[in-house]
Amino acid sequence: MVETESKRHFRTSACARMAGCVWTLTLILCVVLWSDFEVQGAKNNYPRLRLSHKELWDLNRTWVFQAGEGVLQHYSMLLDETQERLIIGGKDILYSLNLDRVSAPHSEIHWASSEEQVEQCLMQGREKPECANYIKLIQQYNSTHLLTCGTGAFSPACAYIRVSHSMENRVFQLELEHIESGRGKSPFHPNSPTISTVSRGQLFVGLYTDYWENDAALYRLGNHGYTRTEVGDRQQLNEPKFVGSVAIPDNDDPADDKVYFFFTERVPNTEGGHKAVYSRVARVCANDHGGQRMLVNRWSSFLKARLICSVAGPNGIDTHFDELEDVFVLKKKDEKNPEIFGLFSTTSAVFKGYAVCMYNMEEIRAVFNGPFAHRERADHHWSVYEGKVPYPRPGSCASKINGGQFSSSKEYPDEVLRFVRSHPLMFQPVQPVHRRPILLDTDGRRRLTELAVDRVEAEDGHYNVLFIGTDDSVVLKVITIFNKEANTVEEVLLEELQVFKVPVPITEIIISTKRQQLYVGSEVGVAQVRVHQCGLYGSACADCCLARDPYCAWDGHTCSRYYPAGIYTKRRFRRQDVRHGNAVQQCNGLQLNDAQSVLEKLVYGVEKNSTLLECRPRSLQALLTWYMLKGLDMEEIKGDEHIIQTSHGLLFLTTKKSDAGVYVCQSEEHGFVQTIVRVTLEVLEEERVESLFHRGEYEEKEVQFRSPPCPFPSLPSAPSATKLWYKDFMQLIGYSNFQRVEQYCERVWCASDRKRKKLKGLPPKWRYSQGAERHGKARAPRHTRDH
Ligand SMILES: *[C@@H]1O[C@H](CO)[C@@H](O)[C@H](O)[C@H]1NC(C)=O
Ligand SMILES: *[C@@H]1O[C@H](CO)[C@@H](O)[C@H](O)[C@H]1NC(C)=O
Ligand SMILES: CC(=O)N[C@H]1CO[C@H](CO)[C@@H](O)[C@@H]1O
Repeated sequence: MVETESKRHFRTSACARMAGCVWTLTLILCVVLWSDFEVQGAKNNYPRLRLSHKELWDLNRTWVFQAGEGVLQHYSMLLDETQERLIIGGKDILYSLNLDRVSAPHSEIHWASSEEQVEQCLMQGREKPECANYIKLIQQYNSTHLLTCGTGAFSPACAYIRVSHSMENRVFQLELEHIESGRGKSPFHPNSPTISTVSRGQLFVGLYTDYWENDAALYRLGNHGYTRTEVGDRQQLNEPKFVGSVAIPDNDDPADDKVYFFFTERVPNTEGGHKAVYSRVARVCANDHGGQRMLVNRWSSFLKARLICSVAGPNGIDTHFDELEDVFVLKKKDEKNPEIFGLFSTTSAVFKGYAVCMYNMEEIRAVFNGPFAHRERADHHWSVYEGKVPYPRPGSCASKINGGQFSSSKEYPDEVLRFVRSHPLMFQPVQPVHRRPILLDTDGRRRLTELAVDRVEAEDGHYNVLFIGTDDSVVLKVITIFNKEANTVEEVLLEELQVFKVPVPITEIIISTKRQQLYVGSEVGVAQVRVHQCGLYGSACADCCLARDPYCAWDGHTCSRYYPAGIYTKRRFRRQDVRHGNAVQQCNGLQLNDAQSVLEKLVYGVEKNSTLLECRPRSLQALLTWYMLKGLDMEEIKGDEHIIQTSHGLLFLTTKKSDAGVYVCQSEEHGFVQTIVRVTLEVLEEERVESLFHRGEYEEKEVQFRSPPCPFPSLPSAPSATKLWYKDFMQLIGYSNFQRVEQYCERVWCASDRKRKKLKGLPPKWRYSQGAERHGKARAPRHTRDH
């Protein structure tokens, strides 16, 4: 049932996409994509939970930092766990925020360009907004200082910031006397993509180094000199867009440490002859000081390979996702073998799709240790280099492991340097784990911009929880489960969190595993969001198991944070099944409470008018079925021209007298069936309703309100029960009668202090609490209300 449903879903979305395609090319493209989806197997496009910004806010799950003027132009961010601060670089300013609560009082440093610099910038023909100091780089420099660099109104500059974490006296101070040139560390242009990483006191940067943005370079900046890519060598870098960088040790010898750079670049003369974009991983030795006579201050170890992220189609035609949007390096206990996640998009102008691919270091190293790519001339095809490879192997570091013969790259033989210069490209591309994306997003609804990953230990294994930022303020929380037998990947969309009030592109996601928080950046501010809130899935065992959230398990009472065995010596009774979400098995015999939590509702329909019976399951992924109670039997309702099943509930287009009865809404998820709501529908004759407004005494007698029928502005935190009732009432009399309802409310409830007092006298759960809503019996049916 679930399978067919999701397949059908695929088909619909494929068709919707089809309509959007420019249609000359559509046929081939959509056919190719079509089959891709079939391969992906079960998938559900709905998140299990969707939370608006307001809901996140009301749940205390988020805090937002907003800069003074309401606009936060942030250009760099650093999570500093030792100082417990989040450092943000903006326009002429740096902020230091509290990691516990980003909205708490913060420190800031104003660092603007001098008046002369701004003047000179304007004289060069630049616009006023560009002529400011945009902070493009913040890195930990040593235990007492951060290094920061900015565009300095097209005159890049760097400075050190003194930080310290004595509790009573927090220091965050720019060392003004040591401002130095920022060439090679910060670009000139505010929006120029820049990446950086620090390894053993050395800074590695990828950036455009010049005013005109012609010179793209990967730099090493140490205390004694620098190393960089060759100026103007398009074999090394060709119009790159820098995405990320990381230092990863190869083994226990620090001399073998490598730094990896991720970027996209143009590849001229591919098969089709047109310029294409490829994603790349490049690597260098962290201790590469260049050559002595040739390649002076140039990498002697620079190699690069193509990063593949594609889905196989029929007839060997693959759909490639070639545009790397973001990269995340998931560090593990074994420092040498982190997992690398790439967020990619298609470069096609016709169809925009996104994919996440995962790579392991074993595969990446194998590619760099594999054959070199070679071609005779620029217009020839690439082939495997089959000649003699010099020793030490180009791309290896000056270290003991490599024989200890060379103490520095400066001692490398010329032929090694010549080879590495002429053969920077590996022949094999880097393939993703499982040789396929772990996540696909092809419905074209939104752009995916950012990616962060957390590794979570659950009862049935480890899971990578992906947090994906979109261009409309949303963070998607997803797990992906690989099924080895079927060779399919299942995506489980756990939560969809709208972290900002207005739709803006998310430009940064930083995760603090230690604090279980995300720090999400956009132009409107920085939001801090807790990565889990288990209680929201519901307190029943089934609700918790069906959620399949590896952070959460049912603890015997409620859905709460799951801690693997060992953290607490006395392990509590836990129920969780991330892989299958099998609530039937996990929660067998624990459903006693559920019978009581079925929501009971009474709804009035007006004859000949439409009526909606609402049914909103906790999970957006549940499949709903409606039944009508016929004696002891339940008869399934099949939609027809009279009754329609909508996402909000069951809609009677023209209510008939014979529709009156008891309706049951059941949800099914992973084979687990539960009743969400039982609705008693009463159908009123049109004339009776009309008379409601004309005969005063009729009101009190006939329509017995169980709770106030209109919102009380004077009562705190408008209870949802009240609102619901108001809605029922509106439905009953029709929206065209709005004015009369207002008057009615005024007369009967709002103006009467006597009545309000009486109401306050009721036990609280009778009044507004959600509990009263859910445990429906607490709501007095209209014939038995007390007087
Ligand atoms: C949120 O926090 C406030 C104050 O810190 C508290 O009064 C309120 O009950 C909290 N709300 C929830 C849903 O936990
Ligand atoms: C860190 O670097 C700064 C700037 O060069 C220097 O003034 C400071 O003494 C250094 N601190 C330590 C502990 O080395
Ligand atoms: C009694 C009642 O609500 N009647 C409404 C039925 O629907 C029509 C058209 O939508 C309304 O005009 C009536 O007021």
